[in-house]
Amino acid sequence: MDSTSLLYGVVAVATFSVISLYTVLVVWSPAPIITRDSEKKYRSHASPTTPRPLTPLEDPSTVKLTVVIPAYNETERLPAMLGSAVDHLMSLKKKRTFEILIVDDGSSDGTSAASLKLAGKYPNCDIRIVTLEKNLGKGGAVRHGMLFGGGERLLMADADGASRFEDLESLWEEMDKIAPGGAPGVVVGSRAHLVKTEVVVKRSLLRNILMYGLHTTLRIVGVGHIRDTQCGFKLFSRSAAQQIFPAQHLPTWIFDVELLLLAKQLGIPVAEVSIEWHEVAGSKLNVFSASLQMLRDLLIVRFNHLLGRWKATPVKKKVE
Ligand SMILES: Nc1nc2c(ncn2[C@@H]2O[C@H](COP(=O)(O)OP(=O)(O)OP(=O)(O)O)[C@@H](O)[C@H]2O)c(=O)[nH]1
Ligand SMILES: *[C@@H]1O[C@H](CO)[C@@H](O)[C@H](O)[C@H]1NC(C)=O
Repeated sequence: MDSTSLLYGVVAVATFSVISLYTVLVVWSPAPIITRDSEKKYRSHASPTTPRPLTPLEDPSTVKLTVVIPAYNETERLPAMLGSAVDHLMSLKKKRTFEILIVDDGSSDGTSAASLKLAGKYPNCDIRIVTLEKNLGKGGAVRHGMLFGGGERLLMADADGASRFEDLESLWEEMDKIAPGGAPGVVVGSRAHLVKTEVVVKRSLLRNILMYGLHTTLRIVGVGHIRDTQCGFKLFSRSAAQQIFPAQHLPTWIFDVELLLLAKQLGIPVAEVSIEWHEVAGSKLNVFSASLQMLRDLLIVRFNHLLGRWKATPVKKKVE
């Protein structure tokens, strides 16, 4: 008699806990990202007032490369970064068609207008500006640019110009190796070789401790094999992007990890290539709150995947 009521008690508590945990998960999970109609169009130097439709990721590619630049309040830092990107792409001996897609992440400093003006400096380049109506966060901005890029390969690159744009060539060559002929593949820039060098030592102690915590957590979550998940310089083949980005849910800072977890689940090869890096002033990241948010978001991703609430579906291979 006593043992039955104990059993009932245990079952009741367990049920209650599971329901509570599930509720927390649902409440904490980010709402699906809504794409507004205006965000499916871009403005450019050629068409500054009449927006034109962007290329949906499901469509066949229209150029060799799309550069996606997430930009939040970047009027100050964008000019130099865009300049070096254009210089590099125009100076290539083996010409490569490209488009540059600046995703203004709902900035309030006039990033879109400034970008449009800036694009006028490079009239021969296809520089597209898409303005998100609301600030989504870096993950949401990158995702948006990828979902509307026309490249056979798509690169994400930070507006701060912390990475050397020429290093794209190392990523490109690696992609030729791991994903020849348009196969799915991801090549990520890595700053891991810079650990223990000046760049890292110059970072604050708090930042380094948090970085260490991040790496430990990443090992637990399942992307410990990637030495630098957070580098803002990553190249995707179109077929990889088509599978990964529609399944991305996180608009926040830790979205890179979600992308790598998705690649792993989908069996898409991921390679790491060392790149140059220099810390640029003007980071808008608060490391401490970002770390707490990161931990929460990693748990959300992990549990949503475990419970099958979030799923990545591989694109069916075309029959030759
Ligand atoms: N902080 C922030 N950045 C955003 C947002 N949306 C897009 N971004 C872009 O994301 C990129 C990286 O943002 P940063 O604030 O420079 O990040 P960071 O701390 O400098 O990153 P590190 O270079 O690794 O130090 C930039 O291109 C931003 O413009 C947002 O909502 N917040
Ligand atoms: C963005 O820029 C605007 C205008 O300069 C400023 O008011 C706002 O605080 C900035 N936002 C952030 C998060 O830096």
